[in-house]
Amino acid sequence: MSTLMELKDTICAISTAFGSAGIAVIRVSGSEAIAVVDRLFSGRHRLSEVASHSAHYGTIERAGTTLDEVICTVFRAPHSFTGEDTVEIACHGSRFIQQELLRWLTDAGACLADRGEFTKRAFMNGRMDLAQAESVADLIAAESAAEKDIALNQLRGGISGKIGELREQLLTFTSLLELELDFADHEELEFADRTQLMDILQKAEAMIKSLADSFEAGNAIKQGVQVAIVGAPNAGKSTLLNALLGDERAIVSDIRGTTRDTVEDTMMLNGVLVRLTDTAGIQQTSDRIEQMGIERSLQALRKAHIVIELLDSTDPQPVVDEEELGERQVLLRVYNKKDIRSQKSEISISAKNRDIQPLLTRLEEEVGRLTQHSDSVLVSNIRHYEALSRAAKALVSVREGLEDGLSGELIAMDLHDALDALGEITGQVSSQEVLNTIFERFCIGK
Ligand SMILES: Nc1nc2c(ncn2[C@@H]2O[C@H](COP(=O)(O)OP(=O)(O)O)[C@@H](O)[C@H]2O)c(=O)[nH]1
Ligand SMILES: [Mg+2]
Repeated sequence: MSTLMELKDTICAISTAFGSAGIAVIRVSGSEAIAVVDRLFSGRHRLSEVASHSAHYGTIERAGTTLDEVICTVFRAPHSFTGEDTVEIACHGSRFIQQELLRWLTDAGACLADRGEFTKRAFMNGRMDLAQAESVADLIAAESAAEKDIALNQLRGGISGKIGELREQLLTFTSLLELELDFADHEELEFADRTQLMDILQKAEAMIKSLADSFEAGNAIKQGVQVAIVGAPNAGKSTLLNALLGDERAIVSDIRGTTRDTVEDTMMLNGVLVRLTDTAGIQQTSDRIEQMGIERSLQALRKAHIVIELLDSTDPQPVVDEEELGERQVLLRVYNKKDIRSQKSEISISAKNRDIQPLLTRLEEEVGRLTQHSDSVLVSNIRHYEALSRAAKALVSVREGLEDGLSGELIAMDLHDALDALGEITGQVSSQEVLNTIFERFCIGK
């Protein structure tokens, strides 16, 4: 009976990517992990007898059949990723061997792991807080150096440390206030000196604001900086896209209206992912298809962080009305075809000759500006951003309450709202529903 219960908590999954490869790693975790693998493993020692963090060569065998030669690495609780006994089996990366090994492991008593279950267990067992667990998924999904840096910082407790600091300040505040409540009969007693409270509050508000502000940069890094290339037909937009990519991605021709739909691709600029969109030339037209293409150009324009308006130096025809841009959108007016005619402009290029350094320099500056923030911790997770916003709102109520001389009890309620919101980020306050949505984003085997 108890064995059955225990077996149920031992999980296994392929942790390496789907498909065939040189090797694959199958992870087994849970109180029976070592015993389960020992049922199949034949080597110099039984795994139950080996030291933690040691690797062992042997074969996987069952009823006289050998499946593969493997290396098993043993991690004993609590010193493993999940905090439980864990065995990582490195086998040959044939799809057949991987699937068969998984089947043999489940026959031997392990269950197939759910998405993110290893990381969920790491969280449940106190190996990491929720923000750190989320950073594991971000780290796996990271496509650029900057994105990787944010995730790694978060995994190492960057945001958790900040939230901890904030909660501590607010707890000091709360205890000062509650001390006062205990002596409510003695109105003349004011333990919590109001200026001191205001001081703590202002510090907390400033910290939250700085974190929340960093979301813009963090989000741009995570989603990629959006750059739209717009302009009149034949300005050389597609040529520029190709020059930026160092590739022949979009069709170039001197026939007006060659680009009918938006063309997207990505490039890296100083470790930041940049999403480039080449668009259909904007002009008055009665052609229905062309109109639809132009509508897409305008959409790309609206969602861009940076708009490159490309002008033909021999015949500049502006299409962007600066007034209509969002206040945070950056407009770069770029004159092309300087090989034919040079314009006295800061950014003058020849896309055709791939002479685009002045534009690259400006792009790097702007991408840098969009993705940098004075805070050492960047918030890139919308869930964290929303919780911070809620905490900020609650703190405004606290401050207003203090200013209006509201009763300590009411102020304490707002304080607890702020503390709860912050606790949701690190998982001190969490619901099953929230946990499920977070761990569903993971892949199996992590
Ligand atoms: N001389 C010159 N021609 C260019 C330059 N860039 C693009 N073109 C030419 O302009 C025409 C239109 O280019 P294309 O990239 O298709 O323009 P789009 O309609 O804005 O996408 C093509 O014949 C290109 O070869 C340039 O820097 N110098
Ligand atoms: Mg084009």
